[in-house]
Amino acid sequence: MHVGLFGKTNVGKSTFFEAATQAQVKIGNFPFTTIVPNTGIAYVTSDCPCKHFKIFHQHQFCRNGMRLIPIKLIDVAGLVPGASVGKGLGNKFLDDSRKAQILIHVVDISGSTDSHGHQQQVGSNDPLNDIKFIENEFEIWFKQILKREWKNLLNSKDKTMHLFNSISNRFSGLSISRSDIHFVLNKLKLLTRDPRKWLDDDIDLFLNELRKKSKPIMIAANKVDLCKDLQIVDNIVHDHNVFLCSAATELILMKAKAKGFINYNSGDSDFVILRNDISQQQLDALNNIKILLKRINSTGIQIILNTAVFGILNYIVVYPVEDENTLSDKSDIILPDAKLLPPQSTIKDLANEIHDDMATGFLYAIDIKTKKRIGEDHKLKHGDVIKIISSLHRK
Ligand SMILES: Nc1nc2c(ncn2[C@@H]2O[C@H](COP(=O)(O)OP(=O)(O)OP(=O)(O)O)[C@@H](O)[C@H]2O)c(=O)[nH]1
Ligand SMILES: [Mg+2]
Repeated sequence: MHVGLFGKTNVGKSTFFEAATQAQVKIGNFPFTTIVPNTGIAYVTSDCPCKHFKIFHQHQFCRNGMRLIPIKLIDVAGLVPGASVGKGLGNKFLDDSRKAQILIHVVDISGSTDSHGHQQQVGSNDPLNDIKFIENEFEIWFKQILKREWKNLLNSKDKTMHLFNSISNRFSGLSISRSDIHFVLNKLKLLTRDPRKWLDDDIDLFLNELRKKSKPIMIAANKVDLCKDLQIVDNIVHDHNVFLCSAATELILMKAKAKGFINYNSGDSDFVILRNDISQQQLDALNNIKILLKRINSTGIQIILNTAVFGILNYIVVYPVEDENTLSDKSDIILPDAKLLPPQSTIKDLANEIHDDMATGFLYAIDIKTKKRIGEDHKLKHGDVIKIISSLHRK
């Protein structure tokens, strides 16, 4: 699972990235701090089945019944208007987000950066304009790549062209799934039309719909800590998937946590100050953050990641175990793995995900919550705990 961050330069993409991954990266209050993309591991959270089964276990990824599931986060260089014609750093670096199944568009909701990423007074820039120009730049980039592939498709020597298969193969490098392509072709009634007879409008419409389906975009309204009121957000919320956030606040809290100053978990709406030997300045900063959290409920980072993976992509988490009584694996680790799977995944998909042998020798599976025996085509649900019985055992 890859989630991509993109947006105008100097809006806080790398701050978001560092807060979510704890990987130290360059952050600076000027345009184009990031040039080489950053990739790191962030976590989405979901109830661990230890809660359901009322068992106690110590697992590095279970935090008081909340399971952390790793995903890959990608942070790329910032865009400016005209990026598609080479302005700023251009838009070629968006290629680095090809793998992303969903994109988080980081916007400076406080309006304190101009269109070229230079700092200015809060409220001077209209974030709605940023949303428009950035999404336009992104569309242009996406279409450029697909149109190139489209040309190759039409020029291919494959006389018995099978539209669906050909498109799927061509676009696989962009992490566009076969089911997304099928969905869009079907929706536009293009499934049986020879692509050589498509009109330009057909191609445009197809690529637009494919972008929306295969690379959904959500908006992280960052720097909300600088906003006096949230009126601006209300103006945008109607047409877009907008989530408030303050990446800088999350970063401060994660650093304070690492130093043992506070007890805080990403997504919390408050924190506890643990030490009394911190400076007055640090105490004031932490108290200001408490006030901010009362206003916006959380820093937003965790909600944004969770919404991307579970709310928009509808992925599910499934827990394979080897012993149905202890819910452990051979090394006695309780609920050892949490597998993140696309919606509609089956038991067979889970078996494949665990190991080839598991799938090849598949006999049947047991849903541990219902104790029912299930077959390979059974559709998995979020939170399922599954034992797979296979004739081929992993060593
Ligand atoms: N007040 C406030 N400042 C923030 C927030 N997030 C980031 N910043 C500041 O915004 C500036 C830019 O942050 P970066 O994370 O480097 O921004 P970027 O989008 O990665 O920038 P480029 O890589 O240059 O495109 C830095 O001074 C950050 O400290 C936030 O939530 N609130
Ligand atoms: Mg950056």
